[in-house]
Amino acid sequence: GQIIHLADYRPTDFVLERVDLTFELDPTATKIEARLIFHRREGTDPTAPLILDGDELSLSGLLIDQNEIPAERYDVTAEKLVIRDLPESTPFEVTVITIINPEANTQLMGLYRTNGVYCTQCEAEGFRRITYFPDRPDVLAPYTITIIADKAANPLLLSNGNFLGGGNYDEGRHFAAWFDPHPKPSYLFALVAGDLGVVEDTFETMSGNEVALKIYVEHGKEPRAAYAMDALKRSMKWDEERFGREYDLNIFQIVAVSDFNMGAMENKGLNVFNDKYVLADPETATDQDYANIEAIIAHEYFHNWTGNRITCRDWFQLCLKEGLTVFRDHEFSADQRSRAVKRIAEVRHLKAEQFPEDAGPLAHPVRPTAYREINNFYTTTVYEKGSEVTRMIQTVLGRDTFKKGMDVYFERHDGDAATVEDFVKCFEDASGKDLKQFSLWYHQAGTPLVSVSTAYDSASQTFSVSLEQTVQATPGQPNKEPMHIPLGFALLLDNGSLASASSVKGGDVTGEVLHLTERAQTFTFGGIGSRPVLSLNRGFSAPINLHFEQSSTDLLHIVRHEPDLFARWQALTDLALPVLMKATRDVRDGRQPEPQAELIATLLEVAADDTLEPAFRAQVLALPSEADIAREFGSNNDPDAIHAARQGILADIAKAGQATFETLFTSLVNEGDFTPDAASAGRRALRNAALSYLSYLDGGATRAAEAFASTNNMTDTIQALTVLAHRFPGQSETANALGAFLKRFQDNALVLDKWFAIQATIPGASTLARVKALMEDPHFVASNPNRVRSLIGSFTFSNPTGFSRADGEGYRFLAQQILAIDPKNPQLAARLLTSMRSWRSLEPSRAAHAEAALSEIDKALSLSTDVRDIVERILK
Ligand code: HT7
Ligand code: ZN
Repeated sequence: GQIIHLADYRPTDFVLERVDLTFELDPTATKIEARLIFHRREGTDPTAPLILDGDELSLSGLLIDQNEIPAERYDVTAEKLVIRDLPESTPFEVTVITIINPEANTQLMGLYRTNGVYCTQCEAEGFRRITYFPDRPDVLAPYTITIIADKAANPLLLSNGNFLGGGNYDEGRHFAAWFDPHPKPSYLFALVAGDLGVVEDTFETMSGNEVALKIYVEHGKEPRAAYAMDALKRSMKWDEERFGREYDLNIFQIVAVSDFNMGAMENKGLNVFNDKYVLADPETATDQDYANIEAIIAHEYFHNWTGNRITCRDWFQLCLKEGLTVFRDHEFSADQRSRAVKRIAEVRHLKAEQFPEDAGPLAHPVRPTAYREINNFYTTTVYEKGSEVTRMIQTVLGRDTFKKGMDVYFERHDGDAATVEDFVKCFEDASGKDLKQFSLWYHQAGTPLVSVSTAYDSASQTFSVSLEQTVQATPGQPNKEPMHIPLGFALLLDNGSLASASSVKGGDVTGEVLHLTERAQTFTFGGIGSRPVLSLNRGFSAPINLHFEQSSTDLLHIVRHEPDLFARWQALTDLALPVLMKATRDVRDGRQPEPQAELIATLLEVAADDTLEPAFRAQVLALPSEADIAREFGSNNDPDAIHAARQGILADIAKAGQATFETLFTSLVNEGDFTPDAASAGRRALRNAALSYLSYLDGGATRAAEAFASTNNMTDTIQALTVLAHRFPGQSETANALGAFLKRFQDNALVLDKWFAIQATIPGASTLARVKALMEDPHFVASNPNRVRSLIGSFTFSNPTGFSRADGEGYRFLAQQILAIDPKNPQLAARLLTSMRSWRSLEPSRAAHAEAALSEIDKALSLSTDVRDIVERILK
């Protein structure tokens, strides 16, 4: 594939007025008649041909204004249809007939079959696998859809918009017609047909319209869609209250399917979901599953305004809908749950996923300027960093002005295919502020590093904060400009209160935010009576790395006195990371790691503090992960040393905290029936953290086995099973528990995904053999993305000692899997391959093995564009 550049953008020569599609569904030969009404755009070349995109298509018929078109007026390949000699000024109708094979579609893009259900996925460029079309997001039109299919096999015929009507057709077939009045790009088209069960409800919008809500799942699974329905209604209400956004059709439908490349898709009025993010009940779903369902239902619903009513001009603008919509779903979840705990989870995820992307060969700006394969740009940078950039706009402008800017955006761009520049302009206009420097967040890749030093002068009663920012070079961007970095801060006094300065010099400080805009800048606060402790980047106001050698006394002060819980968690992380790194160095150099009394005492103090919410305490007890430690080192990583060092510290904490953990484990039992609310989930999280620590003490396996045998919900079951498998992989208790779990849930593929993932993440070199054996298990279906991600993805992304085993076998295994998956599902293969993105930060011997495995992939002759793009960038 060639490289597409943002700079080459130009509008189409033809304007699409209307789309009328008729599908005659057949598993192997579906006929699509597309009637497209175009007119030539004013001011364009009157001889320009109409160019339509295709992908693996063959043309079965072509008409202009209902007349067959002579062969000399068009050229056609599987990828393009070019029609010449079209009218200069009058609208004309092009009829395109194609026949496609949904059953043979293993890429899961375009029209495919999953468990006997017809389903589509058109973002980003899947529509061109259905018919020849101007398949780009700036071509918007209203759609009329007619679906004809065998009635017995497909009682359900769904598409976007409002239902027009239906009836019986010939030969046992029936039809349904749908009309979506809201002009939309082709990537938001959807069709679903099959035999599914439904859960129904209604929602009354703020102006009194009744909306029918329907969630379709496999027959028999209807009760498991109740939580998703509840989350949908809460999302609809929240978007009205927070952003004034109302739903705009008389029906909103969600379909859960079991073969899906991503989480879900926001097709207008007809969202299609990976069933993993719809189905939940206490017996089969963990608290994390419930939280994910709530977040993703909200995310897709919120796209109705941020993505659908206002869409993207081109795919370079992807963050315009994704970053903004992630920000909206984060805010929703924060309002539904504990804001501080939600923020901790977000930052953990950002640092674990986005920071490594930004620090490695796949780094790219939130708004990229070139791509070879758009599917590879649905990244954590576009989504999560994009969300953080939106959050920073709110931090810079303040919540009220941010809301005004959003109002301007909705008002000004409703119905548009917009750009990031359009979006930023709305906030400039609403605030009167120039956001030019701020916009570098969209354009400069890399995580800024801010170095901090402080000084207190008692004579002048001033406290100064000196800051210096750098952004490392990233692919294609050797030199960076200084950015506008909004840093939330507080000056904490001895008694735990906040100091307020009488004056500030050296830069802009608004409320509790310090605006770093220069490469180096010193802020001096006046009227400060005693030396304060600086709490910086509160709430993770900016997605940066801080280099701040704060004393452990100061960090402990923050841990005990910061009113902001997130900042307390951050200070605890800052205390723990150097300890874990020092222990890693000791292990590596053959020294005995030193005891860490201060850290351990602090953690146990927090663990036992009943005034703090349990979910927060559980986050603290989780400690930085092995990946966090590796990222902090940045280079020459030995995953075995990191693992051993961290395990040593966990065991020390367990020993010192036995009494605390015993108490937590016995006292935190939720009374009554299971409820998935955040407070109950928090208690489960803390109790399970205690169980995990207790596993380092005598009788750990027995206790975990007892816990496993006595749970009444999936969260506790999974936690107990994880403790058994990860801590006691070879013991009979583990084999028994894994066997019992399999027997009990053998008919539930989504639950078995957890069984695969737990085993794939057992630390140590021998897990590779286990993974290979599990691939032969009859429950492992290699064509299903959820199964592949659970077994192979968990191994490569989340098992550093297993995947990065010293002999390189893990990497060779991944290379084989990539080459096997790529011909069937390139998107899945490419995403799996990104687990190699940090290979250069490994110690030299492992890095050499990784490079060799990558070269094996690179050498293959017939790679997809998806995998070719990733492997070449990773190796560069
Ligand atoms: N907007 C959706 C992206 C998506 C997707 C992209 C490429 C291939 C398959 C896909 N399925 C869904 C999901 C979202 O961000 O809401
Ligand atoms: Zn999205």
